[in-house]
Amino acid sequence: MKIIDKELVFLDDQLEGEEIVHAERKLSDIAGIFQDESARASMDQDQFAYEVDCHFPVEEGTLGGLFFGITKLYPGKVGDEYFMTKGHFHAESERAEYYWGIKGHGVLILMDRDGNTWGEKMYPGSLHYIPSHIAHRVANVGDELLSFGACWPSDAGHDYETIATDGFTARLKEVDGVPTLIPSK
Ligand code: PAN
Ligand code: ZN
Repeated sequence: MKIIDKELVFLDDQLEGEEIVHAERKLSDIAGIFQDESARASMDQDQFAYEVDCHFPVEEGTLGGLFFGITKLYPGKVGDEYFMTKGHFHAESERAEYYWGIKGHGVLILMDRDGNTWGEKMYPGSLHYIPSHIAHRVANVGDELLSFGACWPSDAGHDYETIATDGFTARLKEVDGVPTLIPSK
């Protein structure tokens, strides 16, 4: 009857342990997601947009498991549009997810399959239930790093293609200093 220390630690916005997988998204990795693509292309392509640390205790696609991730989204704008994650539907569309705010201020942008888009404010302690069939992306509306947690089923998968092709029906832009959802053209 042993008690073991798995040395898997989640403290503040740091996720540490041997099995943690780190991913980086630089401006070069998120071509095409902003309305003003020429503005993005003219920026430093090695600038970080966001980083993700994940714990994948089972193989991707496994039914019955969970994945856990921390995303760190840097502050910045491309034109008047805030830095944001690529955004996706889950490939297995009938899969929900929790997000929660840890550091900084942002907006969780959500869109249903009919193209209705809305937002939820993210801040330290905010909790967000993302129902199944809902595309999700996060924008950093502050001047500081935005960190948030996520937990989702290990068989959810990611459909980035639909968003890469069709986008969200609204974009989060700064208008007179205020984050505002503007219908996409
Ligand atoms: C999150 C996201 C993470 C990065 O873990 O994958 O925030 O955003 P993109 O995947 O849209 O680039 C999640 O929603 N997992 O399902
Ligand atoms: Zn997701």
